[in-house]
Amino acid sequence: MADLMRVSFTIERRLYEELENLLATTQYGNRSEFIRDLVRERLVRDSWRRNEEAVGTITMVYDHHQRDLSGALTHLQHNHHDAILATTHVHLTHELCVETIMMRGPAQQIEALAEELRRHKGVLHVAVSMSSTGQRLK
Ligand code: NI
Repeated sequence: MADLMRVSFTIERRLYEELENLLATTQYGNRSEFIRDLVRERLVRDSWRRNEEAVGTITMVYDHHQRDLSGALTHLQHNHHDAILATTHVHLTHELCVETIMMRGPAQQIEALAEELRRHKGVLHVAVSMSSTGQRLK
């Protein structure tokens, strides 16, 4: 059982109303879980800013008919083999593929690979999902 604390804090009425509005649009059962997750989101973002060890997933959509592209994308991923945990490739259409690349390593390394992939002609979209090894989130 986690060591729970009960806290109270002061907040502007307007912000409180915004908080309640936000809560109403979510599936959260109570305010506590919602606020815990806001704190966790902030912790994850800050740890990325400090380039700590992170978990992240790159999602990339590309046109495999683009000349020499598939090989170049694989080559780039091999340059980061130390941080890549798994990849999944799905053939979306006759021309388009989507790949997810799950990584664990310094946040900047994950961002760097995303940027390198993005630079190639035929890569249509690259998104980075930031997450955490979870060490500081419990
Ligand atoms: Ni494919």
